Amino acid sequence: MIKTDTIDQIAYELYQAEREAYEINKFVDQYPELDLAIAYEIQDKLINIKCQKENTVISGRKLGLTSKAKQEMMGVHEPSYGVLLDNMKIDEDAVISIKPFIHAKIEPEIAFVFKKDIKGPFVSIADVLEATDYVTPAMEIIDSRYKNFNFTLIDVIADNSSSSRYILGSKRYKVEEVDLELMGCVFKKNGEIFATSAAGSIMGNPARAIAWMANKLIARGQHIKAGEVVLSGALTGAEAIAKGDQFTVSFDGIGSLKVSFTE
Ligand code: OOG
Ligand code: MG
Repeated sequence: MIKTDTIDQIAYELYQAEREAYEINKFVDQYPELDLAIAYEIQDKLINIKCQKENTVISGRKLGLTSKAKQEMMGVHEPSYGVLLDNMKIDEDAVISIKPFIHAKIEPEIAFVFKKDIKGPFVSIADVLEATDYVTPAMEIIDSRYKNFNFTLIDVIADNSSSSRYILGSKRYKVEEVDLELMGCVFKKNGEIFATSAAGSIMGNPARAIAWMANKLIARGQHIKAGEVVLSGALTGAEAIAKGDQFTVSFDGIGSLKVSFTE
């Protein structure tokens, strides 16, 4: 049995590592008794700490590791999820300083914003679509607190699925206007194509990933709430960010989104 003290301590170490921007060791080696359920408890604790210390609130959720590209890149074979906070949101076209980051990466995503609560355990793709207010292009900045961005599924869940910042497009699109399987995506770095993909790379349909998460959340007494945003997971591998870089993601039919980075 793992002690409550240990859960608190791991959450606090993760919080400190992010705040001071340093890497830490994975926890599974030191605590072999950690499992997925405990990892999500640590994540909840970490979110509580961040909401209190940073005076912010939950703005939504994120899925991670929902595409083959990302699972293969990270050596993990199951999706994860995490929480988005209001102070992680960055505006479209922003110039972002890399100073607060440890070793950040960026990835293209499709964001869903909800007009209704979604409660498991029997959520279907149709339920997710019905509850969606709109979709919009997004990018996520991830910044694992672990050394060399290296982790197990348990570690990454404790670390709130590497979440750091998110950027949403300003235009809103109805789900009926988009093809959530075939919608193409072109991800560019400094004007050149870095990767291409389609919405179906996310578990066949990003709404399936969101249904999967809703059905998992209920076991922990949680659900997606009206007004919340959900990032459905990267459509391509993530790319490391350096100062001076500019990234653009363009989606068939829902436009594009740009960010650049500075010292
Ligand atoms: C975990 C988070 C992955 C995504 O969209 O796949 C993620 C990681 O790779 O660090 O956000
Ligand atoms: Mg992501």
